[in-house]
Amino acid sequence: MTRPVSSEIHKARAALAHAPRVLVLTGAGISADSGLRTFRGKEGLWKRYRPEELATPEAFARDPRLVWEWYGWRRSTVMEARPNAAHLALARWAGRRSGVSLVTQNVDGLHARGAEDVGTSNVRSIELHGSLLRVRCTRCPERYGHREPVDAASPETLPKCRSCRGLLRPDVVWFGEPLPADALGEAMDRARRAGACLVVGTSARVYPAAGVAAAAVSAGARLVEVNTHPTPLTPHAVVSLRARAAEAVPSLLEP
Ligand code: BV8
Ligand code: ZN
Repeated sequence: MTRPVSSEIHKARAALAHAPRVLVLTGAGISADSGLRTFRGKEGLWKRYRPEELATPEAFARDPRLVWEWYGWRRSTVMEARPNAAHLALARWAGRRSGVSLVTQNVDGLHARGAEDVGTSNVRSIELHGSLLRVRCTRCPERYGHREPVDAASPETLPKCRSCRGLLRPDVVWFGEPLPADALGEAMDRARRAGACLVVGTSARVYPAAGVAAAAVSAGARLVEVNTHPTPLTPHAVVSLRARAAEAVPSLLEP
């Protein structure tokens, strides 16, 4: 497959190669080429509901069955999905050089699977919004991996805690909930020390996650963006590649 080696890609490659430390921030767009729907795409995650309505503690308190139905469906699509060329190129690149911090807003676990696939398991991704593949108890401190199919047919069949039998919830950050302090703190520290910031597939609308890229830019990092559409970050980018992640990211990062 001939990749577009343009002056833009050349400029973006130089910005990334010359930075001792690079902060990478990804969003749903990097997983679109794995067949996973984005939040705001035209075929949006859920036609009938906006994520801002379903991905909230209020929605879960009001109707845990409906919220689990949505997350159970999303988990099944994630389990069937594969890391795509963008996830794999990122994992290889992070394994080949030092100073890469990978921060994701995604809860699909595809960065971790991509790292496993290419054998760079030492490269971990900072998951700002948690993971679909983990649950936490609404009643006790239990939090653990959970990949079983969810039977959301009735409140009785919803997943229950292995210790206290309390109702489990997806271990993701909902709107109105604070992000894990350690993950956000680490992401912000690394953003402030980065010489370059690579942002892939995010509409950069949700905070404080989008603020990680802004922190890098205001600390002087050169911003490279990969997105099929312009975003609020585009004006701050030295290069914004209007391309699909699965095409542009390998062109940017492969030796
Ligand atoms: C917080 C996990 C405070 C769950 C997610 C009013 C009321 C309440 C809150 C707020 C409010 N106004 C603002 C807020 C804050 C709110 C917020 O930012 N709201 C937005 C809507 C304005 N933020 C919060 O609530 C956060 N918490 O503020 O808490 C607090 C503090 C202390 C104590 C108590 C409380 C929590 C936000 C986290 C929500 N959880 N996800 C789940 O997944 O179900 S957010 C979710 O949407 C994602 O994780 C991501 O972060 C976000 C945006 O999605 P993207 O990843 O960017 O995807 P999107 O579809 O938007 O865009 C895809 C992009 O890819 C597009 O640009 C597209 O062009 C591009 N693309 C598509 N295909 C491709 C591509 N690019 C390349 N290649 C392709 N093939
Ligand atoms: Zn419990």
